[in-house]
Order: sequence, then C-alpha cells, then structure tokens
Amino acid sequence: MKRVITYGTFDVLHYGHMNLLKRAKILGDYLIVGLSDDKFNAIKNKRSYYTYDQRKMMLEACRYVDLVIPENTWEQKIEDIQKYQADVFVMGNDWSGKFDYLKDYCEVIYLPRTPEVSSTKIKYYLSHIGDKYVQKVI
Ligand code: C2G
Repeated sequence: MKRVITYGTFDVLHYGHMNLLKRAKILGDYLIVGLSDDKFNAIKNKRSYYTYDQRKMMLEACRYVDLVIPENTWEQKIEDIQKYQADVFVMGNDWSGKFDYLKDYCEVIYLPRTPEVSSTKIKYYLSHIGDKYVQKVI
C-alpha cells in the first residue's frame, strides 16, 4: 500500500482543497492529512472560521481522505512520515522547495495550486457581500 501525506489548515473547504486532495490520493492508495490545529493556526498567523474538530469532521467526510491527524508544529513531519510510513509527501506548489529536506525520508511532490480560489478570498467576499461595489473576487 502506497501511503501519501499532506498538511494544511483546510478552512472553509473549497474546490482548490478538493483538487489537491484528489490529486494527492491518486498518487497512492491511502491519504493522511495533517490538519493544523487551532494553536498551530495562530503560529501560522491564520484564524480559521471553523474549529479543528469541525474541519476534521469535514475532511473525514471527504472520499479522498483516509486519516486525519493533528498538525501542532512545523517540526513534526519527519516523525509523522516515519510513524505513518508515508511514501509520498505532497503540498501545493505555493510551498515549492520549502519541504525538500523531507526527500531524505520520502518522495516530495509539489502540485500546481488551483488558481483563483482561496479560503481568504471566500471569507472576504462573504464579509463584504453587502457592499454594493464588491466584485465577485473568487
Ligand atoms: N491549495 C491549493 N489550491 C488552492 C488553495 C490551497 O492547491 N487554491 C493547497 C495548498 O497548496 C495546500 C493545501 O491546499 O497544499 C491546504 O492549503 P491551506 O489550508 O491553505 O494550508 P496551508 O496554510 O498552506 O498549510 O505544514 C504545512 C502547512 O500546514 C500548510
């Protein structure tokens, strides 16, 4: 069984996330997602709309995801790769090069990010939807 691992916040799930998860799953047979917990989000200067438990529940409902584990630190990836016997580490290419050190432990693949969509854009659009000048920003 080929095991794939990826990490992220996955707040306000959208088709860019699904596109990443789908392509990551296609690279193997089993997909593990390291989901940033609320404290780690603060370290990443991110504020999720949904809590960790809510984001976890939604990822576990996704057909491409086999296991969700908490992401608490930047440093846990090597230990996770060894613990979960991951063969492939996958991230969107906005992270290109940032995790090349993991090549000593598994294959590292950066997939093209889906253009035009992000949780930030969605949250901005929804919070400004009443503004008569807001353009569809997604
Ligand atoms: N992504 C994508 N296309 C988008 C938006 C996101 O391919 N339009 C990908 C990102 O590249 C990432 C994954 O979806 O691989 C999750 O994105 P985020 O939830 O924004 O995660 P991020 O904040 O990048 O956290 O240790 C790694 C970090 O936890 C990554």
